[in-house]
Amino acid sequence: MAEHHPRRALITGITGQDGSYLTELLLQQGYDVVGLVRRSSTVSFERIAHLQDRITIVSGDLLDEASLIEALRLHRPAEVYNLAAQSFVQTSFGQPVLTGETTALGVTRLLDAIRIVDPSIRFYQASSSEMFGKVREVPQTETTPFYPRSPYGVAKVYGHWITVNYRESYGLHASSGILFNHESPRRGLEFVSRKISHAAAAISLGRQRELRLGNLDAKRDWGFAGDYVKAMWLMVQQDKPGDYVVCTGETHSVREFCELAFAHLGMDYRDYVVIDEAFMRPAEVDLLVGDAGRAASELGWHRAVGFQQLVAMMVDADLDLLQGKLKGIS
Ligand code: NAP
Ligand code: F7E
Repeated sequence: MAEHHPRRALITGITGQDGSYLTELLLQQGYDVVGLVRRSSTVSFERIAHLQDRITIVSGDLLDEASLIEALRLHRPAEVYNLAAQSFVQTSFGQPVLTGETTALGVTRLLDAIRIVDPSIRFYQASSSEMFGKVREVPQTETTPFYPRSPYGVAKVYGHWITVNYRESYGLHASSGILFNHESPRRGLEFVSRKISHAAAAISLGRQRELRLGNLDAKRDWGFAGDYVKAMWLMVQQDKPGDYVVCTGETHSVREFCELAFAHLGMDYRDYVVIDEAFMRPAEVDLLVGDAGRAASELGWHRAVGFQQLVAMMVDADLDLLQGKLKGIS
């Protein structure tokens, strides 16, 4: 069988937030980028519309192993980044089996496809701070025990360990990035950061009256997605694969996110935020804050964007979007 292409990367989840930023980074580095996209009745290429003529799209689904084998055989990438998942925690409570099929077993299907087609392919798995859940220590590191609190978190723990297992069983160059929450103007509107930034912008323009939220006391270590995709790439470039926590080391509550977002537009969030039970979760993750010491010392990775800057960037982008100054979310 022919060799793989040395500077070719395949990304699953290319139409998602991280997929779009990683594609930009890899194109800048001179890669051929192949994006695996599942079939849907309408295309969801908003985040990669500005990149579409520079990438190759291949059809496939994490639920279908044959499609993954075929995509690898056809395009022969040197690196595979597995960013695809059912990634919304709230949905995972309502669709736990689908979440397990995609976010957990999907990882095995892809690792197995790599083992079958070309075990020299380097692999990145999108692991998550949700694996820490009801945290066993503060801050969380690569050695903190997992205690997931949602079907999504449980599925990510499986994905993490199957990645470690294929590394140890078959010698795959498989790394797992334990990324804490990372956001951007391209974040899905259902996640709390974007829900707040978009609502603050809409309220300031008189297009929305209130913002209904759940638990304002949850604390997260929020960073910028554009910074975090660099850590993914750096992991794959190391001589040895490994697991790395990627975070800012700072934690802030949902309430603080609201305060900053509304204040950025000269408003007080308390005048607009309404607590709604519908957005509370059956089990909550109360506090996440990581220690990225290993990523700093071994990968030389540091985040550039801080919390305040992130909130301002998202609110400004939503204001531009609503005022028609931005065409899409590029
Ligand atoms: P996202 O915006 O929700 O994107 C998810 C991607 O997965 C989309 O491209 C989606 O395609 C694709 N997908 C879903 N089911 C699929 C299937 N069965 N087959 C193929 N593709 C499928 O997520 P994100 O924020 O970019 O996150 C990227 C990855 O990092 C995810 O695995 C997520 O769980 C993980 N993660 C995210 C964070 C964070 O804070 N953002 C933190 C830690 C880990 P469609 O466009 O067709 O829906
Ligand atoms: O919730 C609270 C909610 O949905 C953050 C995913 O990318 O990061 C993300 O998962 C917090 C939670 O993200 C609302 O209860 C209050 O405590 O923005 P979120 P998440 O659950 O932390 C991890 C690292 C991932 O891996 C995931 O893929 O905000 N919250 N009120 C709310 N959350 C939402 N969505 N909506 C509310 O109205």
